[in-house]
Amino acid sequence: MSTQVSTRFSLREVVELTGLSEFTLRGWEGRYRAVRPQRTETGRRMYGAEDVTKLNLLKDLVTLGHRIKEIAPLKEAELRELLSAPDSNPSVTHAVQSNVESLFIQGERFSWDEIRRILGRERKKSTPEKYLTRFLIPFLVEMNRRIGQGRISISLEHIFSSLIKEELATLRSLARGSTRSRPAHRFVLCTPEGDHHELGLLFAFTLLSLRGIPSLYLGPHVPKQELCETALRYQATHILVSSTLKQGEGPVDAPLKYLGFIHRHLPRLSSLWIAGRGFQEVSDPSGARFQQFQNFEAFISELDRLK
Ligand code: B12
Repeated sequence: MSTQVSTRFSLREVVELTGLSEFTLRGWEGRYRAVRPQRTETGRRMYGAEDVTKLNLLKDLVTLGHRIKEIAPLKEAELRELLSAPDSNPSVTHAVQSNVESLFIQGERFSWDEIRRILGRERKKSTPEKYLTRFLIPFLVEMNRRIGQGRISISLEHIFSSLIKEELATLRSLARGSTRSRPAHRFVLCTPEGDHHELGLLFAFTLLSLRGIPSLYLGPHVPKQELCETALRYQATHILVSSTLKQGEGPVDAPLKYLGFIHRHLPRLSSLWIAGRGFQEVSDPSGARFQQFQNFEAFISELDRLK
């Protein structure tokens, strides 16, 4: 008779195996019942290999734009089917995939004019917001993936980042003059001191501009004192801080120190919004001090709720 030995993983190991943060994992588990780990006698969670597989599938689908709420209850086979179905992907259609692919091919051939033509064509095909969410974000995600795999050179990465920034600037220029006459909200945006990664923030700034919401883009690397003074003077109702660097990866402040400072110095601010992987581990279960966004979908849904 053979005994089946099933491997069990601790929470730490699952974090390592999936690349999900502990915060996200707990959220998917607690709120959406994505997986149901067993507990040891002392109450420690123990996950099975099938949980790790499911979490990896969920992660890939969320990156492609699916909502965790909708896909969390699905079985492994259904998730696999969803992942392989070309047109069931909400943000990356087949056409987008092949155009994103052509950008990389043309990039290897140094055909910059052709790249500009592809971008221009995509931009004119749909509304600015759809172009941003359904083309530029998938392009960015694919670029990050290839950078992570060492498949594109640093110079190509610089050129593509620059082209993306140029496209975002074009979209903002299309939105010029659309600022609401009596705006109920005013945003100030920055990355914390020490963090020079600004692409995510620029996407958010562009989305705000397209909706006519007045926003002050302070850019990257902003000391907390300066952020607070500026927000006061600008009479900001919202501050959006995005951070890409995790603590220990650069000279960034501890996230809670930076956010706590803002919270203490701007007690009348209606919302402090945070996003980006540098803030993934930060948690505020009551939601009283800040509101956290894991992706642009959630950010856009919240913008939809702003009156
Ligand atoms: C471009 C880049 C740079 C550029 C930044 C240029 C610029 N003006 O922004 C430069 C050259 C300056 C740079 C420098 C460094 N970088 Co760098 N960089 C990157 C790179 C290639 C892309 C990051 C990026 O902007 N992505 C765009 C964002 C939008 O995508 P994302 O981070 O995947 O975010 C997703 C979500 O988190 C979310 N999101 C992110 N931001 C926001 C904002 C809002 C509002 C919302 C709603 C959602 C959201 O949406 C995205 C799509 O799903 C990554 C590698 C990679 N593969 O990601 C490394 C990376 C971020 N860099 C890294 C590091 C360590 C550095 C350096 C310390 C040196 C180095 N080893 O390269 C310095 C630090 C400089 C500093 N003090 O900040 C590490 C960070 C590790 C960590 N997690 O802490 C990475 C991951 C590379 C790596 N694997 O080592 N970098």
